[in-house]
Amino acid sequence: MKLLGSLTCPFVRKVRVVMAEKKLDYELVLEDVWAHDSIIQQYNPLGKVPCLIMDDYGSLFDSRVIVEYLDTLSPVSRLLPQSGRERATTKSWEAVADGLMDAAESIHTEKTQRPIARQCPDWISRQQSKILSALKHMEAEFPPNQPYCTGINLSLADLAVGCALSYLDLRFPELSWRDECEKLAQLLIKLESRPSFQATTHSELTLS
Ligand code: GSF
Repeated sequence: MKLLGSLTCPFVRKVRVVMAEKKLDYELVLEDVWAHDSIIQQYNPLGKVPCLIMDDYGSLFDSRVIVEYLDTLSPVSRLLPQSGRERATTKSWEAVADGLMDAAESIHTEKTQRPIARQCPDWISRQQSKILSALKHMEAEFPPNQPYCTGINLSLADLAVGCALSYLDLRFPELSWRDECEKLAQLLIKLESRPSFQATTHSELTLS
């Protein structure tokens, strides 16, 4: 399998963390989707990474579809409950984390892809509000005296939340989210000690 992605995309990181947790082999192919000669459009009509290219040259996107598929490829470290309310709750955690990533990435794109004169302060402020309300929601929903988002077992919920929080540290180091989110801060310490997170930090050093 080949994964089209970038080192800073939080959605790509979520897929890379899942690959590592499930001990799946793949090749990371770095792709700048903003480049005029990007090949992404050949594999994803939405022009976005991550995009998984399988051995039969089929492609999968977006990150939620990819990680759900990866979870079925190996019995190692089941990350999604099989069915019912538990599965829906785990995927809801992923949805909030992905939504936080979306808002954060949207601010970053607005500030890096648009000249200052064309940036929309109301749009940026609206995305910042989504980030803050997502953080407040996740901190409130995190079960007291439990190690992980959905209780005693690590799941996709934790991996998605960890990638989202780590992306905030990358793009908005001035945002002191830990002051208000003690349980999330403890979760991230746990996650960042895992090999899957250490092998996928937002730096070139993780390209083995
Ligand atoms: C979001 C991927 C995405 O926005 C998923 O995979 O979960 N729902 C999708 N990727 C960004 C890069 S990133 O750093 O977030 C992307 O490819 N943007 C290019 C574009 O045209 O929006």
